[in-house]
Amino acid sequence: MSASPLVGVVMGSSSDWETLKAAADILTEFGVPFEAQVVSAHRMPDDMFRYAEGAVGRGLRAIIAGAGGAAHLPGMLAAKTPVPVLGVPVASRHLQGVDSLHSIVQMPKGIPVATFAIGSAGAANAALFAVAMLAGENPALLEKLQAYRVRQTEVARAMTQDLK
Ligand code: RP5
Repeated sequence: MSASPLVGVVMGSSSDWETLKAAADILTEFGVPFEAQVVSAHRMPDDMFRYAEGAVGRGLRAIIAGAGGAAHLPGMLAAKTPVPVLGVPVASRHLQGVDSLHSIVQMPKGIPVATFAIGSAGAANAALFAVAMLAGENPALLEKLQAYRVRQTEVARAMTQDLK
């Protein structure tokens, strides 16, 4: 697999990292090259546009974008690049991430953002989704994804033993 990043993990603030790290952990586990950086839609809009405009040329195949509150980052990235954007709503201080979810999910027709669950489960699933996208043309990655699911099934089946 190429060493240049295939997936971008971006977030509105370093305070989002605690959530987005779950995506980075999955990508690391699967050996998918990725980059992680803060690209705030509101505090650094020009950087955000530059990031989106360079995404195709740099070979990114997916962008996992997490933000909280008025979470415009995923939608604005999607507006500026054809690279698929996977949006992760970060749990916000005051509205627990429902505001983030609504900000990300309600895109107008024509500019899709694949929106995941609020928080770290959503971040992990966004990464698994990116892995599944890449696995379509990478048999070794597909095999790893299938093995991951088999392990997960075994863990779930073993849970019954804990019911005491
Ligand atoms: C959003 O504002 C960020 O995505 C973050 O979730 C939220 C709070 O940012 P900080 O004030 O913690 O930097 O733009």
